[in-house]
Amino acid sequence: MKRLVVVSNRVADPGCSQAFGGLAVCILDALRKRGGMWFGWNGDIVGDESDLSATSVKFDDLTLATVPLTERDYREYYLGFANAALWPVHHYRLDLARFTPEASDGYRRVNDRFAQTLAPMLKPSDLLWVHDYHLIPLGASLRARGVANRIGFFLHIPFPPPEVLVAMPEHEWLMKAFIEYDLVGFQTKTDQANFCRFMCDFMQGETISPDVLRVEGKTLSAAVFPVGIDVDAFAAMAASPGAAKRIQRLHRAGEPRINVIGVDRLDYTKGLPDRLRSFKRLLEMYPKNCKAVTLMQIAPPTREDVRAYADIRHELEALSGEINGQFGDFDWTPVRYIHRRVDRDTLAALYRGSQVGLVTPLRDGMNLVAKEYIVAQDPENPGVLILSRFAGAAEDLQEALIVNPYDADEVAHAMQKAIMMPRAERIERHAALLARVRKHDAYNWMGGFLRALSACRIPLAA
Ligand code: GDG
Repeated sequence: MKRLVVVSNRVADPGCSQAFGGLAVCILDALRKRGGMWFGWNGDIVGDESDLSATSVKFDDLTLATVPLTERDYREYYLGFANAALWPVHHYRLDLARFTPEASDGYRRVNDRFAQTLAPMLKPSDLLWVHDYHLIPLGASLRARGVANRIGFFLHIPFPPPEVLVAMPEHEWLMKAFIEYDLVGFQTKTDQANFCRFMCDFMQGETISPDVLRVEGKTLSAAVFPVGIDVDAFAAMAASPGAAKRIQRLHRAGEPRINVIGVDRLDYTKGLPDRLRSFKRLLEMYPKNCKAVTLMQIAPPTREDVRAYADIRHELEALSGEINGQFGDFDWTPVRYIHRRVDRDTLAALYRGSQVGLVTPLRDGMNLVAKEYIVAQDPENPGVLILSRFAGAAEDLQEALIVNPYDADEVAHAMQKAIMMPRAERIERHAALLARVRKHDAYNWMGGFLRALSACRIPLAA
């Protein structure tokens, strides 16, 4: 079997995989099983003059090869271009995007340096899998260094319509970089269609079969691989005796009966202020829910060095304070807002102990929280998932209550419907959703991508 080399912005430490999301854990599982190498940033930020060479650590058949970033790289590549330009543009938020020449230079520089460090470590038969928006030009930088291996790229976030993308000053260069990959994977058909439309309408490419394009003399596959979770592992976590104890604490005497849960990194794409406004409408339109329903919102901090993230935090704090002030009582806090990271097993218990899962991003590549909520439920007495139509997950999870997160009244009505839903309907919807989540689990995602990459035509020598 060919060696698999995974490249992502951050590399997880196998010693503390609990600290990372499901995705890192799943890459780690696959790499452990199959053996291979994982290359990327180790999370360290060093002085600009420091040694930036790679450090390799072996865990059985898995090699972790990591590099630090300099303070300037962190500012320009990570915060500046990846998170203040690409992230908002890909989430259709041109109003929040900041473009500076320093940031795009930093992005090119770090991608180039990653390629320079990685290229000598590769064997001709390696299969390369590059992840996400931080590393779009990595394939092109590797090709420029003579790397002729099969290289695949997976985009975890949405691909915006071409009309949005063209507002970004660097878009032409960036789109050319995509065609150096053999396979580009997307979360949804919508993302794939937006990408193909750009390639065909703006770069004179042509579709030669449903998932294959010919652009500027190169053949490129562009296909859909919806990301998923390790279903059995998460279900076991949610059904453990430890989880049962936590759920009991959540529902201790005198506490409200109904728990609505939201779990999101504190990011403006996740629609948190709109969610709180919807919850407020629920209490206004259906006052019987006062003292009976609580919204628990877990929102751990991320990217706090980017201005838009500080703004969203202030807005959320103000809104939860306003709702608690207006509706709360000495024996009831309507909104419990937790601005820190909780353990993954606590999260699993909270999902299971909540009758409603509220997943209402304004735009999201897939959204793993939606899948985790489904998997964590007791199949005999499951909760109800309310899901934004703008989450990639909504393309598949049609038995959820699908809502428009911008419409506070619509979301409030859906919450009321979820609270009142008869058990038989909850069981029926949940069974259908669980089957879908199982079909597109983490292993299917990874296996599907790697099979497609292996089947790609061998790149022609230049
Ligand atoms: C990107 C795309 C795509 C959250 N808070 C805590 C915590 N989490 C975990 C969740 C989940 C993960 O983080 C978040 O995954 P999402 O998919 O919801 O969102 P992004 O972080 O934006 O991920 C997204 C994903 O990549 C994969 O391709 O689905 O669309 O934006 O696993 O459970 N975990 C713990 N404590 C927390 O407080 N332990």
